[in-house]
Formats: sequence, structure tokens, C-alpha cells
Amino acid sequence: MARAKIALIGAGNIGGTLAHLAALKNLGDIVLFDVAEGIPQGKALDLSQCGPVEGFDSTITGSNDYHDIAGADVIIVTAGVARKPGMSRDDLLGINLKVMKAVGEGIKAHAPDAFVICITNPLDAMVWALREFSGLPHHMVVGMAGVLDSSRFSHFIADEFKVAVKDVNTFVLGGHGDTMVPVVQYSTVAGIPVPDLIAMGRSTKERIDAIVQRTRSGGGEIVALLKTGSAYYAPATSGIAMAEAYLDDAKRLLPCAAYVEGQYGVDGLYVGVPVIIGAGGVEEIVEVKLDDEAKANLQVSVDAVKELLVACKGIDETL
Ligand code: TXD
Repeated sequence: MARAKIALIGAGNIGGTLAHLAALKNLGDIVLFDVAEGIPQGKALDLSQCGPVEGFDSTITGSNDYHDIAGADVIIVTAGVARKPGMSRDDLLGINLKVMKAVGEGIKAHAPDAFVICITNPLDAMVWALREFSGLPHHMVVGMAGVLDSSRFSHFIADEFKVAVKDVNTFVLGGHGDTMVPVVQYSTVAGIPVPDLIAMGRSTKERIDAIVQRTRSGGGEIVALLKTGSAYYAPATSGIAMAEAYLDDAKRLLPCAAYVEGQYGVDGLYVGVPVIIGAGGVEEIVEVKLDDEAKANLQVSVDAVKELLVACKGIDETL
């Protein structure tokens, strides 16, 4: 069977890490694309030289030409600018919307059959705009945020209860921003819901609420520490998990920014919801029952995303 082809649009901090992870996992042949000359080529050559040590035979090439993404099975988009201290994700909208237009046109022209995972911020708006510009089917364009946000949430929960991370499963809904909705009642340790663990005296509501807040500001916490950019190891790891779910037809149920048409009372925009990812891309949007608090929090998140879309339409009249 022919090896999968993975195109990474953006060869920066996340793009380079994506390429490294994809190569280590032998997911397929990799094309690193960027507008910066030399960066994709240099990183591709450096990564290729890991092959003899690690034993992977993926070919890794760098390019500044969209023709080289032709026939990609999976495309992961990180092109754009990242946050610096003092910047919100929304501050990136003006610059990154223009980038999504160029990327969307490149994908439309050269790899219209790919499964596209958008990572560029502000995520919920950029994945929507990328889908509009590319013209791909909605189920073949998805945003990476919830896998990262729930991984951050799971890391903090595992630390709080002093348990193995593999026994923690957390649930995050909504936009990738301060309004995201970590859903405590669907978050479990070995199947035990976190509220039950609180009732068992293993933590308190106050401590869990503080963890929810730390998850919401998880990106900003790292930006403040790094000062030169934002997180990239966990974002790349999360994007690769989604790519593997598609390539392996794994039917994984993952929190992703997907196009909702009526589910959760939302219509016509991308927002973080539980989805099944398999060979058909986003194969199903899973609608779970939410308590009133989670419903209200989700609505706040949806309203924030709608404001971003209004801003996008104000910048680009073709949207
Ligand atoms: O969970 C999430 N979705 C977020 C996403 C988690 C962390 C970071 N998030 C966002 O991903 C971040 O706010 C940025 O918008 C993207 C990429 O972050 P990264 O840290 O990889 O940024 P870099 O290192 O600046 O890399 C961006 C690359 C850089 O090499 C530019 O030259 C390139 O994008 N770039 C382009 N490539 C192709 N085409 C165009 N037009 C272009 N413009 C810039």
C-alpha cells in the first residue's frame, strides 16, 4: 500500500514538531511548506538525518511551492503568526485571516481531497475561514483545540489526584479561548466522574474550579513564560493524534472544532464539540446532554466565536 502523504503548511515551531512526530511515528511521507525560504528545506534536511538513528524511512522535503503538496492525504495548517506576551489569540485575526486565504487557495488548487486540520489562531475563526477559502467539504476540515485543551485539563487533573494520566479522561467544549468549557461532570478518573471524587473527599470544588481556570488560561501561561511565542509541543502532539485517527480510520471520539449544523443549538459555524474522526473525516458530531451551567457557558463561547466571524467578514468581503 502506498505510503500516506502529509503536508504541513507552516514550518515554524509547531510545524517542525509536527514533522518530527510524524516521522518518528512513520505516518507517511512529509512535505514541510512555508513562505520563509530555507526554513522548510533546512528543517526537512535536519529531520531526514534523524532517519538512520530512528529507523524511519519517511521522505521529508521542504518547499515554498504549493505544487509540492499535491495529492496530500492529510494537511495540517499552522501558517501565520503566534502570540507574544500581552497579545490575545483574537489579536492575530487580521494577519492570520489573510494567511488562511492564501493557504485555502493553495489547498483548493493542489490537494482538494485532503483531510485538513487547522491549528492557526484564533482557531475557531481561522478553521471556518480556511474551509470557506478552500471550498472543501465541511467534514474534511477540522480545527485542533479541544484535544490540546482536554490534554492540559487531564494533566492538571492527574496531578491533582496523583493518578496515571492514562486513567484520566476529560471533556472540553466550546471555543479555543478564555470562554472554553471544560465539562467537569463528563471528566473522569478510571470512569469515576470528578464530582464523585470531590464528594469522596479526594479534592474540593474550589481546587477543581481553579484547575478549570488554569486550563482556560493554559496557552497564556506558556506565552508569558516563553516570551517569544506560544506552546508547540502539546499542540503538535494533539494535531498528530487527529491525523492518526483519520489515517488509521480509528473512529476516535475527540473534542475538535467542527462545523455544526443545528447540534447544540448552533448552526453554521465551527465550535469545539465531541466528534468521531475516521477515514471519512469528521464522521459524526456527538451531541451529549449538558447541564444548565455547561449550556450557558457553551453559549458564551459560541457568541465569542460569532463575533470573530463578524470581524472576518468585515475584513474580507468574499466571506
Ligand atoms: O491549540 C491551538 N490551536 C493553538 C494554535 C496552540 C498553539 C499555537 N496556536 C497557533 O498556531 C499560533 O497562535 C499560530 O497562529 C500558529 C502557529 O504557531 P507556531 O508557534 O508554529 O508559529 P511560528 O513558529 O511563528 O510558525 C508559523 C509559520 C512561520 O514559519 C511563518 O513563516 C509561516 O508560519 N507563515 C506562512 N506559511 C505559509 N503561508 C503563509 N502565508 C505564511 N505566513 C507565515
